[in-house]
Amino acid sequence: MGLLTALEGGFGDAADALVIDGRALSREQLLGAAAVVARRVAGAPALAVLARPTPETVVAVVGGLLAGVPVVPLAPDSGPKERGHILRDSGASLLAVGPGERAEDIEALPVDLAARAEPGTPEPAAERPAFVLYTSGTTGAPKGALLSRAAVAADLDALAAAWQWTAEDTLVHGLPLFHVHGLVLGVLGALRTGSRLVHTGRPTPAAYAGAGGSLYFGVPTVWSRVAADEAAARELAAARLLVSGSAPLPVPVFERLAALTGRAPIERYGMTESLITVSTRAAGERRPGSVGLPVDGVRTRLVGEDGAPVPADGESVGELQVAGPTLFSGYLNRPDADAESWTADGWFRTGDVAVIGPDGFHRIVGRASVDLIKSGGYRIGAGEVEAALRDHPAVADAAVVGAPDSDLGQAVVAYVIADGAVTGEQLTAFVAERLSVHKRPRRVVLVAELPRNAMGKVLKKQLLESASGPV
Ligand code: MLC
Ligand code: AMP
Repeated sequence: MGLLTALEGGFGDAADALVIDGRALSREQLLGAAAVVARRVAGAPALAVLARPTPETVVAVVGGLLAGVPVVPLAPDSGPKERGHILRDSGASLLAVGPGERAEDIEALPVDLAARAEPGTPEPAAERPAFVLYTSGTTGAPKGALLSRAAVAADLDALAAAWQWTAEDTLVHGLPLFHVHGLVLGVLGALRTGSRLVHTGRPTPAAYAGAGGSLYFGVPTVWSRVAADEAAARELAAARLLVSGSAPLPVPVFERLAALTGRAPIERYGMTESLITVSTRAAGERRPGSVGLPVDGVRTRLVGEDGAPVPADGESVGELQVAGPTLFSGYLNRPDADAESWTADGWFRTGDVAVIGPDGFHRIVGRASVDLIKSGGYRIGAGEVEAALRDHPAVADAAVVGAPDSDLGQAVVAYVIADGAVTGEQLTAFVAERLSVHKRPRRVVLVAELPRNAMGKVLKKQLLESASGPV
């Protein structure tokens, strides 16, 4: 059985099996156009895809997967610094683009929705990489996580079981197509379970309210905006499941959403490197502040700073480690990062701090490092933003933190020592030109010095305290 089982024929094909930002596509159309991409990329080291929320993006991704060529989604707004790194590091030789788009730094592969070919090649081996997904570490440039076809299939099957997700569902979301949430779950999930997919372009409350789905995906920022829009939230009462993930869902948002829709949200936890490993169940308890139980095939454990096991007693905190078939195969070109991330006995260190109850329910308490920020569900490495700021000739030094934010969970705040006459707005614009828009600071505080300990290390906790106070 292949990866995208819903594309294996006998479609019972609806003309609008996929609706991406208002444009409809049948599965047969998708497969025919993707087969053309597959022929074009066969044998390439990797296929980069400019991942706008369009049918062309879905066709390109499926084309790469049909050909067994690793797909490298690229955020459409990634600036030259980030884009250059991803294209170089992944070894991609082609960039799939939409109509009228060009590429100057790599050969462009224009995707044509009207093109047709018969899918030819046999299903690639399960252990081959499906994706190289770039994700931020605490320092340096983003790392490419290699995700095998087998890992993707195992995760989607485990989630289909947990959420009773079937071809009867209509999945609705408006998340970006360059991360696990929007792309792996939000597109491949529909192409494996056979559910209809409606991608709303952007994840606004109004778009969700009007989409008529049975299954909705969102990051907490999206759910918080839905919960603040009573009319939109009430429209979701007809849905079967509202699923939240990628960051902690605040308990008040959980409760308000449940009250307005009559549906307590499902919360699930995961990472680019592990896919989704823990979730509450469609048929089980949905407890505010908790992400539930490991999904089928996944094992979890808590480990203390001293490496000793931490009991699952509902109180003791430890680093969450995971093992199982959904895990990535390693970072591309980064043996150093692999060595740091895996334990000697083959578990992946998530860097998240958690509590496990005697009933097996998991609660994510926070992250071990202040240098990984989650803003609007995006993972942002403080080090990458600091390095971009330091590229500015007027910047002597910079320290970046994630300040608590009621809409985004955390907001990127930069403390900058600048020599010349430069404003916060100019520095924000400077970062936005180099990295993706969501990585730019929401606030820049110009300071004369940064608080440091005796070793010279910046005291980020102290900065966080001042960032959390009144502006
Ligand atoms: C953004 N803007 C700024 C700015 N940052 N303007 C000035 N200064 C800044 N620092 C601009 C934007 O360009 C936008 O402009 C406008 O402000 C609104 O931006 P916003 O507040 O960020 O809102 P929005 O763009 O609506 O973004 C919120 C969001 C987005 C929730 C839609 O954050 C999002 O899509 N998040 C999903 C992330 C995700 O998918 N993560 C999954 C990772 S996988 P304009 O002009 O465009 O309006 C993973 C695994 C797992 O985590 O477990 O799932
Ligand atoms: P990413 O690599 O973008 O997939 O980010 C993964 C990180 O998102 C995890 O390590 C967690 O810190 C966070 N995360 C994902 N889902 C949840 C959740 N349900 N609750 C709390 N944190 C989450």
